[in-house]
Amino acid sequence: MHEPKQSAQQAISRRALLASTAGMCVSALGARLAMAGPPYDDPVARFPEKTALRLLNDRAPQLETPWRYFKEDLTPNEAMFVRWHLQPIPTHVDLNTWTLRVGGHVNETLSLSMDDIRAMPAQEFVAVIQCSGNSRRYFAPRVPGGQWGDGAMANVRWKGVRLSDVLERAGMKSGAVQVTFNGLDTGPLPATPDFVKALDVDHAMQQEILLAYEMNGAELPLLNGFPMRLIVPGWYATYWVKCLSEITVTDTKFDGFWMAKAYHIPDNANASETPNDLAKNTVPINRFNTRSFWVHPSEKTGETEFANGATIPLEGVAFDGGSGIASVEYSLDGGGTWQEATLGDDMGGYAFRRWRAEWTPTTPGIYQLKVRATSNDGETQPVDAKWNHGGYMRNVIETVDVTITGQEDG
Ligand SMILES: Nc1nc2c(c(=O)[nH]1)N[C@H]1C(S)=C(S)[C@@H](COP(=O)(O)O)O[C@H]1N2
Ligand SMILES: [Mo]
Repeated sequence: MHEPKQSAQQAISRRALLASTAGMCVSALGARLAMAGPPYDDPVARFPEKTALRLLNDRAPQLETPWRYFKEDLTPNEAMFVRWHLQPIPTHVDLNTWTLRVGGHVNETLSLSMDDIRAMPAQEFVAVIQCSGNSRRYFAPRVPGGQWGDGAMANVRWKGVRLSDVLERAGMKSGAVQVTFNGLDTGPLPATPDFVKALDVDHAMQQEILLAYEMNGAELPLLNGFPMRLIVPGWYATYWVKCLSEITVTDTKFDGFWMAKAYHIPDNANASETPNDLAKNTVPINRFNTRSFWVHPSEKTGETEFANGATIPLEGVAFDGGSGIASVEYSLDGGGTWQEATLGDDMGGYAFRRWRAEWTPTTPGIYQLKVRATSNDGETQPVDAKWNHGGYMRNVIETVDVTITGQEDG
């Protein structure tokens, strides 16, 4: 059923090509193309296996998905955002030598090849991946860090093996506390803290935690973590370790930099603080909040002007941390009155839920359209965006200003 040999060979030749192009271009890997144009002034760049994406940073690469791709149910692999912390990043992975090592507080240390992994039972589902700093550019006052618009997210069909199957194969010893995940990237200096993330054992053993070797029916682009990455549905992407090579079970709480210091949020209900009164207690970032977006109309695609009397499709996406979306409402009058949108197909609780409606304006003017989602857990979205100094977990009822021009011709 699976085709490990062939796909491994294809992968090797593709990765070799990738390695040979590295260093030739403007940046470490990518070629700068042109300016993105409104609403962003940033350049766009083309990196190996990727289409032209908004360039936030090239060392290490941070690339954002242009908004028009969210018109598609699944975000195409070549258009999915890219975010790495440490330079250099892997430029070549050879499946003949790559292994996934599983060790630490286990009965048996494992070294699994991709063939070993593909021989295990496969699971497949759709889940949203979203960077903790998605939408950071909208924080006011501004905060440092990658100035992402809303395109540091993707809706992807993941395929792989259950982490719990691999952990059961190794056999966790009693007293196991956490499971840590390390990828092939290392820092520029020995003193640079390696990018290692941890999950509590009971979370790691949940059925939806996946070691994914395919996205949307194809191998992962190297920039998105070839040959395998961790999938932690409903949790921010900082945990979704790419180019995974090492899983370690610990018998104490892991205290590496990327868990103990980085990606912390204020320890309160909406992860908020003020510049003058920073939170004293923080916790590692974890589950997504409930969000919804306008895909059409949208300032991000420049589609905000329509003729009076024409029927305008209203469309967007919504998602939460896994309970699923119960309802989406939209307003045509700046939040004065609200109407229910029609929900699209249910692709699973961790996936984008599309929503749709139609509007036929009868009076020219400027309208403020708003959208808010409610999750099955009963969580909805705030009228005012909360703030934290990391620029994490942006959430607000999103607004788009639409101009309805004079009478339609004809
Ligand atoms: N090995 C490795 N995995 C990583 C990271 C990294 O720097 N190194 N960054 C994390 C963060 S913060 C994000 S937002 C996602 C980005 O995934 P993508 O590049 O596939 O979009 O990868 C996560 N996994
Ligand atoms: Mo991230």
